[in-house]
Amino acid sequence: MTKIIGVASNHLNHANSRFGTNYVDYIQKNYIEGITNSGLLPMVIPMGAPELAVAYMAQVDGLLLAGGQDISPKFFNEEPVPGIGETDQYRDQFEIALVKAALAQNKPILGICRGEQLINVALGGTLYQDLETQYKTLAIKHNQYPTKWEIPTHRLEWQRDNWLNDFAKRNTLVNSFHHQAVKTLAPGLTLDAISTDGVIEAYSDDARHIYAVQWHPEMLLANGAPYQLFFDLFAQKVAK
Ligand SMILES: [Mn+2]
Repeated sequence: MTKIIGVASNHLNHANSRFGTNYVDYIQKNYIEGITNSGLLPMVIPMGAPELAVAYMAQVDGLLLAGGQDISPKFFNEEPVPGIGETDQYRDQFEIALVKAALAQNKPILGICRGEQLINVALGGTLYQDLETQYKTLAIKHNQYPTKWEIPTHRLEWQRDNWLNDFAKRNTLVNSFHHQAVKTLAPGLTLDAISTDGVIEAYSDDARHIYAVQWHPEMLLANGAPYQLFFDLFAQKVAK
C-alpha cells in the first residue's frame, strides 16, 4: 500500500486581487512534488479545529508541516517583540494538535522551516521571535529574498551522523528564508546541523520519528536529482 502523507495547509487570510475575500487553504506545489516523487501519496489537511487533529492523523501514515508565518510567542510563554512578523494562532494551535496526534499514533513527522520551529514549540522548546534583533552573534543572511528560492546561499555545519547523512555528502549549501529560528531545543530533540554563525538548521529524534530542517528542501528541487534525495530519505523513514 502506498503510504500517505498528510500535508497541513496554510490559510490565505487576507483579501487579495485574485480571491477577494474568498479565503482559501493552500499548499505550495513543490512540497507535493517532493512527496509524490518519493513514492508517497500527499493529502492536504485543511486548517481546522484542534479537536479534529486525531481523526485527521488516523487517515495518514505521516505528517508534513510546511513553511509560512511566524509562530505566536504565546505558545512558548513570551510577549511579542516589536520585530515579530505576521502570526496566525489558528494555524499554530491546529498544527500543535497535529504534532501531538502524530506522536501519539507513532507516525513520522517532517518539519520544514516554520514546521521545524512549530514542532519544537509543540514539544516545549523556544524560538528567536526576530532573529535579527535577538540573535546576538548573527553573521549570515538567513532571509535571502529576493534572491531566487532555489538558489542555495549558506553553508551547513553537520553536528553528528543523522538521517540526512547521504544528503549531506552531496549538499553542503542550502537556501534560507526564515525570520525566526529555534532558540532552545525541546527535550528529546538532538541537533543535526547549524549554519556557520550557529543558528539551528536541523534537528531530529529517531525514537519519535521527528525530522526537521530550517531550510526549504522543496524549493531546492528545481536544482534536480540530488535534492529529491531529501524527500526520498524521509520516505524511507515512513516505510519502516
Ligand atoms: Mn538559515
